[in-house]
Formats: sequence, C-alpha cells, structure tokens
Amino acid sequence: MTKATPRVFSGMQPTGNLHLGNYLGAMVNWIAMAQSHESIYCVVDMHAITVWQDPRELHKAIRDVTAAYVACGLDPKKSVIFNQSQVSAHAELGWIFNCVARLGWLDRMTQFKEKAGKDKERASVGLYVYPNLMAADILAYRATHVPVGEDQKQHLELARDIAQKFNIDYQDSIAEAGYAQGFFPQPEPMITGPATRVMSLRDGTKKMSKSDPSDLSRINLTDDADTIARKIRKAKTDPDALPSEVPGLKDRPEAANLTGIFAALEGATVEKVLGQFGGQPYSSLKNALADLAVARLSPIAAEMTRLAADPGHIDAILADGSARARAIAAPILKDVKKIVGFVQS
Ligand code: AQP
Repeated sequence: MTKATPRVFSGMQPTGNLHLGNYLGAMVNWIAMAQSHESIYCVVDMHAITVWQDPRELHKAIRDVTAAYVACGLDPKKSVIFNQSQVSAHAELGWIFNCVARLGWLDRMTQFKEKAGKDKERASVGLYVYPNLMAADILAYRATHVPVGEDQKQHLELARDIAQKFNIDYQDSIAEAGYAQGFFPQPEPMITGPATRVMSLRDGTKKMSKSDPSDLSRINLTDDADTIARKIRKAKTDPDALPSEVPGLKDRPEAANLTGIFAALEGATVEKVLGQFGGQPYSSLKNALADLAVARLSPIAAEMTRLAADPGHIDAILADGSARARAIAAPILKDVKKIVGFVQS
C-alpha cells in the first residue's frame, strides 16, 4: 500500500448545535492531532442535506459549526477549515466511488437503517450513498488518519474497502501513472479517549445526538451555565448508589454515561471517578459534574457568541480554507481521473 504522508481529515454535519458527544468523541482528538499533523477539518454540509434541512437554518448552522470549531480551539491558520460544498472534488470523487462501492456493502450500514427508519423507500438516495461521499471526503486528500466517534467505525471500514477495491480494480493504470504500491492509503480510524460514545442524558442506551427531539437529552456547546446544570440535574438515573468499581457499571447505562462524561471532562480515569463518588447518591456526582461541565464549556459558548457576531470573519475563514483544500485535492483528483481513463483536455 502507498506510504502516504500523514494527514488528518474529519468533519461534522451542520444539522444543529454541536453537543458534548461531538466535543468529547471527536473534537478533543481533532485539537490534539492538529498539534502534530497536517489537518483538514470540514463542515460537511452536503452530508447534512441527506435529510431535509431548511435552507435558512442550514446557512446559519454552517457558520455556527465553523464558529464552534474555532471556539473549541482549532486554529484556522494551522488547520484547513472549510465547508464541503465549496470544494467540488468531494462530489466528483463521490460519484466515482458510487461506481466502486457495491450495493451489498451499503446494505449493511447500520446508520442508514437507523436514520431511514421503517419507511426506507422514502429515504433519500443521498442518505443511502452517504458512506461513499464520506470515503471521498477523506480520500480526496489521501488522508491517513480520521479522528471520529465510535458510531463512525463502520463507515470508516467501508472507506478502507473502497480504497482497497479502487487500488485493485485499477492496479495496472495506477502503476502506469507512476504509483508503485497503490494509489489510495488505507485511512486509519482514530477512535480514542474515555468518551468515544457519549449517551443521551434521557436514555443511557441511546447515543447523544443533534437530531434527538428532546433538547434535555444533550448538552449543546451553546448552552448557558444554568441550562447545563439543569440538564445534568434532570439526567435519568437508576435508584441505586454509584458503584465503587468499574464492573459495578455493568447494566447501568446511565451510571456508566455520567461517570464516563465526568472522567473525560476531568481528564481522569473512570476508576478514579468511582473511587471519588462510589457509594454516594447520584446527586453528589451530578453537582460536581455540573460545575465541571460549566467550567469547561462556558468559555467555548462565550467565544462562539463573540464569533457569531462577525459572519464576515467566519466566511473569510471558510473562503481561505476552501482555497487551501482545493489546492490539495486538485492534483489528487487529476490523477484519479487519469487512472480511471477520463480524457482531460
Ligand atoms: N454521542 C456521541 N458520542 C461520541 N461521538 C459522537 N459523535 C457524534 N455523536 C457522538 C461524533 O461527532 C462527529 C460528528 O458527528 P456528525 O455531525 O457527523 O453526526 P452524527 O455522528 O450523526 O452525530 P449526531 O449528533 O447524531 O448528528 P445527527 O443527529 O445529525 O445525526 C463524528 O466523529 C461522530 O462520530
């Protein structure tokens, strides 16, 4: 396989407010990886429209998510920050991957089944081929590392399958183009940290999600201190005291979720958190968690508000990022077209 230069790519959908799951599951790893790697972070607006988005709300959400990236600590001078629809390489490579991926592969995608629900005949075709576009997002830059939450593992495996099938299907053409060991790298999913799957505050068996109809199910990065404290106070719990050791969390999804969130925010292990709160009622953990979450998230919310007041500045970040992203993707897409056999006059 190609020994590609390390390059990080990831994205979030502007389908609403970013929440604690997006932050702990993905963003903290994005920030860490941006310190040591070339990094490209996208606001994936073309993915967002796989389910209906009101155009005015989408327009605002793209800017808000960009502001959240910066407010969380990404430096737009260091990382490439842009919105997907401004770089046509994603759509172009996505089409080619529609012709590489097999229907049987997409049929196995659990996220499509969850999002399409019972009436899959009415789901958009875009929602079905979403993983092919996601593979194109990553491979348009020949990215090698993809920091994501646990829910994206299956899509990442599909991106690896697409890269491999492309390399095999076109191996002669790839060699002729001067690539001795395949064209696309196998992108590595980076699913790390104590909160790779943050669960809903209303149901510890369901993922915390932007599209959950209950706002009480998630902590948004825009929530103020009182709202954060109220949501944590109202979080679902079971009737028992907290266990003192990790095996005691088995079959107690709400206890596991709240201690996991505390550990991730504090930068401690779950063992240590249980050492502190084991044997105590939930209220002591909830009070401490509310203080910790407010201390950690309030500065982000304040910075988002400051950035939101200047949409021109956000648009300038996206324009600059798009130009840099286009410059990286253009020669890669040119080679892909040559490998596939397209005439480029
Ligand atoms: N609950 C979560 N725990 C840990 N990581 C999570 N991520 C999302 N939810 C959690 C990670 O955040 C990144 C961006 O996700 P996305 O915007 O592409 O959409 P998603 O995964 O579909 O998240 P949502 O919030 O559930 O959005 P909707 O409701 O629009 O579908 C990804 O790395 C994801 O793993």
